[in-house]
Amino acid sequence: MELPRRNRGDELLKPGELTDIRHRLRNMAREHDLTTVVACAFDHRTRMLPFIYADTRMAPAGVRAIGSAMADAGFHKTRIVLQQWNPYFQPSQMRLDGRVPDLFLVSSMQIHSAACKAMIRDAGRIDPEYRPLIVAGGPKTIYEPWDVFSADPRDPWGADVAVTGEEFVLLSLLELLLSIRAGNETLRSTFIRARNSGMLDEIPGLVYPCTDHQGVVEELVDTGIQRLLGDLDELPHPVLGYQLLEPPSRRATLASQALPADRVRRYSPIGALVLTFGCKFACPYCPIPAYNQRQHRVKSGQRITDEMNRLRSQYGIRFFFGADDNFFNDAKRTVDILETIVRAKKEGALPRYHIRWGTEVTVHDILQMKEYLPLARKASLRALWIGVEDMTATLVKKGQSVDKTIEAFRLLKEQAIIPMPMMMHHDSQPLITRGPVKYGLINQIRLLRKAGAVSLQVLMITPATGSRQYEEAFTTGLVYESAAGRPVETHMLDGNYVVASRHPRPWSKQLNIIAAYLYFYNPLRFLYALVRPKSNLYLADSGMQLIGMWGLTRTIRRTLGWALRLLAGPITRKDRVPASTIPMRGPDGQMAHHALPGTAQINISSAQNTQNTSNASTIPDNREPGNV
Ligand code: B12
Ligand code: SF4
Repeated sequence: MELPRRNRGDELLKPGELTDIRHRLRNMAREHDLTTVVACAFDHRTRMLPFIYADTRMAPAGVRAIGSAMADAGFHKTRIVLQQWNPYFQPSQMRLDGRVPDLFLVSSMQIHSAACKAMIRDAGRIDPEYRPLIVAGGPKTIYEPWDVFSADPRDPWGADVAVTGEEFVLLSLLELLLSIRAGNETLRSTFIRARNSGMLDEIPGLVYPCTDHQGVVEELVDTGIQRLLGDLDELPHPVLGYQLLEPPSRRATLASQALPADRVRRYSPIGALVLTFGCKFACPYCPIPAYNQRQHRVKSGQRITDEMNRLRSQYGIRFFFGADDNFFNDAKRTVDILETIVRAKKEGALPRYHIRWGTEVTVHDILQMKEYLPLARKASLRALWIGVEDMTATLVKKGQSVDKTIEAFRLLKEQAIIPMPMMMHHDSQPLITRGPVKYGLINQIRLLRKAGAVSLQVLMITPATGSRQYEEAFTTGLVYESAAGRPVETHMLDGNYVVASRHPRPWSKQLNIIAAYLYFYNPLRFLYALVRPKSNLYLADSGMQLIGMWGLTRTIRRTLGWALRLLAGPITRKDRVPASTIPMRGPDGQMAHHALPGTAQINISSAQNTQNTSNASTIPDNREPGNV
């Protein structure tokens, strides 16, 4: 199920709303000496192709954005811990400024949920007198907020609140809490007061638990879909977040100081930067357009130039990756950004030779933008990751075909911009086909390589939370529960494992992915790439071959066993969507916006009655402060 859309015209925050709350919080911050730890969950079992290297050498933009928002609001005692770099970090042992932090913020993708839950559970072991307010957020929580709360009465762990939105939602929560915080009261205790008096219901983008006297969650209240920031120039500057990174270590505790500025580049040579959000296409397996409420949100060229320049001068970062869904989505806005960057280079506001960047686009939009590709090159764009999926458009049609893809690659090569194809393997695609139709996976990879591809991404199509096809994949029995006794775990939902298929020999699909990578990344191609590289960027081709071969050994090690299990069987399948087993409702007793069909039900009419007869709140009587 896609996230529901807010009423037309009410999808976005009013211009200036984020800027205003940032100012208001800065005034409040002086009276509240808060310490905050922001942790990025990372499951190291996901380390393999095609993301090896980028997964750990690019400090993620999400936690940095949250850290930047805290520092910008005046809460400088904030530390960002990446489990990528600090695999043994234990929240129960964290101390910042000599004390247990006031706030513990956890961010996670769906595939890192196991690591996320382990951190929340561990933070819950802190003595309740000092326990921080635990807030979960990020791509996992946006779609499945209920999953950070335990549904097991014998094991009541969980976050205090899940944020299903972005910076504005967190800052609104913080503003509310600080406005009612009494003296040195812990932030968590303030939170419980706010929650119990129904004050949280005014902030769309939260899901909070109502608990019984033992702390067992009885129901979840979902305050609805967030309003999105339209003008991304209002965001706090990313330069702030980089000052807050925990130095990599194998310790469970935190260092006394954050990573010094002159060591940031060593660990994060690539800077992930938000440039735009949103995409005009509507691929049925993709949650992005609905998450963005069909809006396209952008930063100005001037702001992007400033961000690149400051990140380069303060941390030495020279390579940037745009966290775009489809950077060429809107030709006019894209051209504006590119022209501003080129102008800045001419005027000296951005160094001419020391910045390189890449981002994600579609074949269709490359062709639409073909006359502007020279401009893109001048603006230091050097690589484009392209959602080719399946060149014959059998899987999904978004304006691509074999000829159009090859044409797009040719145009990019002409401008010395490296095309990086992203493909999706699916049940009906064979490994190799003979004849004129280039339907086979290897046939297509061969064409792409010839056309100049320097890297390759092949993922098996896997149902994504928040996409249109998600529920149907479960209710029609497409999704596996287990193979040969091994359950499908969340870290296996990254597209590298065949976990949703109707193919009679799913093990062959798993082997196809390995074969495709072996075909693309191998010692012969590496040697050839040294002599006749596909890219005119110095050593980029051979470098990618080396990274590819390294990643491939990990892919084989991790997924070959799964192929054998698929072969051995039996394969069991899911028949229900993984919805919340805890009842969920909106503040007014209506259906919760983030509940999937199959979510445990509450008595909606009784909740409505409570709402109708009381102007205080809809919270049941059994909720008492401190009972979380
Ligand atoms: C860049 C990127 C990558 C990079 C990440 C590199 C890095 N270290 O940063 C690479 C290429 C490695 C990558 C890989 C994968 N990715 Co990716 N990626 C992205 C992309 C395009 C941008 C991420 C980003 O920087 N966004 C900008 C930041 C600012 O947004 P954000 O992280 O969502 O954070 C905001 C909010 O979520 C919230 N927030 C975040 N954390 C917290 C915490 C708290 C406490 C609070 C209150 C709020 C909050 O506030 C933030 C600021 O607005 C997103 C799509 C997108 N546009 O976001 C997909 C995305 C994150 N990727 C996704 C996926 C699925 C993957 C892969 C599994 C591959 C795949 N099958 O597609 C792999 C996983 C690899 C791994 N081992 O981790 C999904 C995640 C889906 C999910 N529900 O978890 C996304 C959302 C795309 C999608 N399909 O919708 N990815
Ligand atoms: S083109 Fe890419 S971002 Fe856009 S809807 Fe399709 S898969 Fe999602």
